[in-house]
Amino acid sequence: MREEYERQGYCVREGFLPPAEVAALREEIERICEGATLARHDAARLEMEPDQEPGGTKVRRIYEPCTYYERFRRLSDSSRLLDAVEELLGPNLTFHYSKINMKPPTIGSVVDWHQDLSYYPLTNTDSVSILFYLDDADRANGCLQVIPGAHREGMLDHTRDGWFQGRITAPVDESRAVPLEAAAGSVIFMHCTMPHASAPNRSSRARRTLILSYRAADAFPIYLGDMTPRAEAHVRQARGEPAACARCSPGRIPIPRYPRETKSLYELQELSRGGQAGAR
Ligand SMILES: O=C(O)CCC(=O)C(=O)O
Repeated sequence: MREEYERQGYCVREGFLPPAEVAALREEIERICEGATLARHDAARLEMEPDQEPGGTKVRRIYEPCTYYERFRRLSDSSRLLDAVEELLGPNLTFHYSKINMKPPTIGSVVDWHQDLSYYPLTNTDSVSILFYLDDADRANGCLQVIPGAHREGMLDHTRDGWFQGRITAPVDESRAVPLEAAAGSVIFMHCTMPHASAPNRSSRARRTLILSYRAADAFPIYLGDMTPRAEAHVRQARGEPAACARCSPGRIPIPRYPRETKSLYELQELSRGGQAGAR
């Protein structure tokens, strides 16, 4: 698994979650989203799809499920998952963040090309994003797309006029992109410098994806002022020992100059597409 991850920048494991676990996670999601509408919802826990009627019930993201909901927390602490992360990053692991991208039918928002490390620079690149498909995912409902091997090509420009846009502003060679189609219960382990994206969900099927991120305990955040405590709010030691030293990768790690506080990647990328992510 480690060889594949290092060579391609990702690896997919089908059937990682048994069907009963997928069903239980989906049930929990339904409970969390119950009663939420665009006009009336708990904005500290949920982000709604903006392009719907005020009474519309389509949720775009659930924030930090592994902090707020026991079933997700248990998955993030499970030995099976941590054993896999340990194989990729070594024995000392920090849990970083979690989210659920809901990609609801007919409306689910686009995710533009980006590299996760651009959002939260670290002293080294031993950070993995783990995506669990909770529905069957294919091209029609906006499965994840990656560019195999591109994690070894360094960080691409995510700025315009010096401001962080939350998406790659350099040309992306989409002819190299591979759609990661897989059944519900599959998991993708993806390197933090892998460029990735997903299309809007134009199908009649949901594409819910739970995303967790871990890093080596000696990958420390590079200080970004107010952004740092926010990016680190859900961090905890997941396995092994805390680091006595920070480990620094050679090379350059770009520092994002955020134009303003935004709720999520979706909102920042929307501002960017509208040409508005360039001023305070
Ligand atoms: O949900 C997706 O398709 C990708 C999500 C993603 O890249 C992110 O939320 O950072």
